[in-house]
Amino acid sequence: MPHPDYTLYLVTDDPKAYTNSLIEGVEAAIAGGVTMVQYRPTNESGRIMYETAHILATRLRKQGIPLIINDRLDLALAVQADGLHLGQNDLPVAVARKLLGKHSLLGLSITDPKQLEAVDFALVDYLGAGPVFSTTTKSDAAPAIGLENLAHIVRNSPIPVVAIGGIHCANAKPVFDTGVAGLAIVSALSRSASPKQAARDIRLSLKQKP
Ligand code: TZP
Ligand code: MG
Repeated sequence: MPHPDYTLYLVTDDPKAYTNSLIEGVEAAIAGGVTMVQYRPTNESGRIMYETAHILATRLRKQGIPLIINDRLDLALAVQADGLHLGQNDLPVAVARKLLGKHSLLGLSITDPKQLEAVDFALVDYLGAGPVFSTTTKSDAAPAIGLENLAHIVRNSPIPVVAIGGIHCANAKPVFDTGVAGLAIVSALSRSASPKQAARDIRLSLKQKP
């Protein structure tokens, strides 16, 4: 798959975090300028995960917005998602790539610049780097890496890097200016009373002159 537009990469939250439903929150954020979506199930049952992923896959396909599934290769295959996102302790990327085939997007999280050394860039399409800033959204998040480490990762990665962790409208621009391909955001979109306006404000903030 050719590289998608990573600019504003929505990662879903716990369904309870949304003012309306998760699906409505995602659709509103897309209307505000989200370019890509990752479904990151929390504690839902397998059936609810499947139904949510299936609805997202159907609706996003119509809009040309890529859907990535976090961690669950079975779910990514079941709903024919555009790709899978793995963490350092998830399935090995070689195993995932073999089962996904060469056309799916495969993303890998790194939480430390040292982890760059072990990445097989022939198998992975993009890196998620962070948390850039501290966050309470992910209970087992690694310590924040900050902007300098993020910039180091960007300079040393031959594939696109997406920043994640603690990113919101007021700090989005300096993160973007490190040269990342995009910003992956959970709570600043999910927990906003208007995910559409929140997405729009973040997109606008990226265009401001330094
Ligand atoms: N991985 C690293 S930090 C994080 C994930 C999934 C959560 C980011 O959430 P938020 O609300 O955008 O800080
Ligand atoms: Mg994971």
